[in-house]
Amino acid sequence: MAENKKDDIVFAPKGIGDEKDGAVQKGVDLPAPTRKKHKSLGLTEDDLKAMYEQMYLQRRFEERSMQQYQKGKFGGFLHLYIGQEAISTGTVFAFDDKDDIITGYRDHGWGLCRGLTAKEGMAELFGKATGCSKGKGGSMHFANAKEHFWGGYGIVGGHIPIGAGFAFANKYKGTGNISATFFGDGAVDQGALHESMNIAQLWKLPVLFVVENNGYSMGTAAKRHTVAEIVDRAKGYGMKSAVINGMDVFSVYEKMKEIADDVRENSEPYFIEIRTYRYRGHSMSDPQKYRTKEELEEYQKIDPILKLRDYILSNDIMTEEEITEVEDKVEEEVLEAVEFADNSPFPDDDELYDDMFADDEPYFHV
Ligand SMILES: Cc1ncc(C[n+]2csc(CCOP(=O)(O)OP(=O)(O)O)c2C)c(N)n1
Ligand SMILES: [Mg+2]
Repeated sequence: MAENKKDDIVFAPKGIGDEKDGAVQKGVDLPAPTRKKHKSLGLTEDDLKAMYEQMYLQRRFEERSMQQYQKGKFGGFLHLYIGQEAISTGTVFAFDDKDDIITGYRDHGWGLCRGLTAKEGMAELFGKATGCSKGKGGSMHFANAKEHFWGGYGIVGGHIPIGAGFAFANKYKGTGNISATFFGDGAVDQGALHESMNIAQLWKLPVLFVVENNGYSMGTAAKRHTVAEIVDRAKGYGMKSAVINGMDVFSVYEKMKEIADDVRENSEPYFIEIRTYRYRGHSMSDPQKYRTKEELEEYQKIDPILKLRDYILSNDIMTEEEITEVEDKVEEEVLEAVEFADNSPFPDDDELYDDMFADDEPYFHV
């Protein structure tokens, strides 16, 4: 049994999952991406441009927010979604606008994809009154109820039953909308998930339970914290399931569209494991001793944004100049967002107890 180094972060007993035993399988195994081209997926050239702009916005927004955090412009938690942008983008493009989406705390990309402006997002990070949650939520509480994006939750797995609740309401009220609840690999053994899966299957709720398996729960590799294949959780509930390559936006779009159609038509739940990889640490204070630089670089080689960029160029959908124009526009948008956030006021002390409870349900099922 090899001794763990003193400064190693170890969450498992010595010898269990020790790298020298070859017992740790880190990162995630990605299924093959789709071979289909955009036209056969039903995507137009304009869709591709919009997808690229959205993914690039999510990336640059977070890179800038990281820089602002390091400058001391705001504090607290900051969990970056960098590397996972194909999941939010592919899903939102595959869903109908009124389908309900709820997620954990790694939520910036989801908010931007569901209509939040960079300004509303950045101001929220800065804790300013102009933020999407009036500066009272911060990084973990991006939300845009008008666009059926219900946030950003800090308790691992705690929001999963709410996603199933949306599906119940949609079914009960006959809206024709579906819901999806996204969570990390760290949530797959939470009771909240299993209770929700049971009742969702029993009541045939139109809900997607989606794991964004990025290989790690804080500093613990998925292979060290959970037994068996994550996707196989579905079997115990007789639930349909799928594994998706989350580093490829076309694969996410294709499968999520197929699944959304199925769930909507048949009103029954689905369990999906989307495999992906996060490039940055868990939050801002993570020395990342649990993985190697080489491992990270392997996934960066198949970066979803660069891949889409290459596709757009090699299929003559846009020229290098046109892509650069989009990138410059996004850059500008993000810089303006930083300035806006910096110059915005903090919320008034008097507002502290406002917005704790909803007075009515203004946006749901409209
Ligand atoms: C119920 C609960 N337990 C523990 C925590 C502390 N915690 C915050 S994030 C996290 C890791 C979750 O990892 P994962 O679900 O894989 O999501 P990721 O960060 O990879 O997106 C933990 C254990 C928490 N927030 N809630
Ligand atoms: Mg994870």
